[in-house]
Amino acid sequence: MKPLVGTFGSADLSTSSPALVGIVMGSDSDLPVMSEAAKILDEFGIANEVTIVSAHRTPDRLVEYAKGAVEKGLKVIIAGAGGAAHLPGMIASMTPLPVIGVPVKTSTAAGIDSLFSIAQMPPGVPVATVAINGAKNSGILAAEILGTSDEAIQNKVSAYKADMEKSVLWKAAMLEEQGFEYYLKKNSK
Ligand code: RP5
Repeated sequence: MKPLVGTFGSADLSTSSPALVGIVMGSDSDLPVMSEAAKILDEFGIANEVTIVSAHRTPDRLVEYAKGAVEKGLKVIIAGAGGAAHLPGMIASMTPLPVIGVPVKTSTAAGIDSLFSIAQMPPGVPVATVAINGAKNSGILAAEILGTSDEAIQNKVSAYKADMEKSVLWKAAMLEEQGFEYYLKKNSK
């Protein structure tokens, strides 16, 4: 696995704007899933940073990251982890920022363990939990949160959704016109 710095995320490429979204994960083995969050944020032009913070293997770093997030200028934190996935909840316990949790799929329990660990937070400490491996949605949700106070970002999210609608309507029209057999043959990968 290559070093992470500069691999993903617009804010760690020594470019201009400071990160608004922090993307953290428990292990570099989560990166193939979690990179989807960085990719969609990059598409929206939202500065983000990507790193590893393990709740169990680097607990001091976890505290430092969560407690320093506001001062650093972050507005939303996306945290992904698998198994006994304590990272998002522990970060949420130490910051007033919204935390979005991504349950990463595990080989032993298919990510159900991650999902329950992240979603079942006690009252007072919310974590907005997306689907198992739903890192792309975590990025979109972060953009939507930022969009409530930034019209330019909100417009980008609206445009993204309009494009999605257009693409589905086009597919529906093609399917209706061509019939399912031809459509399947033409679009089989
Ligand atoms: C969790 O344990 C990580 O988030 C990862 O999903 C899982 C396995 O980690 P590795 O053993 O692959 O480093 O903390």
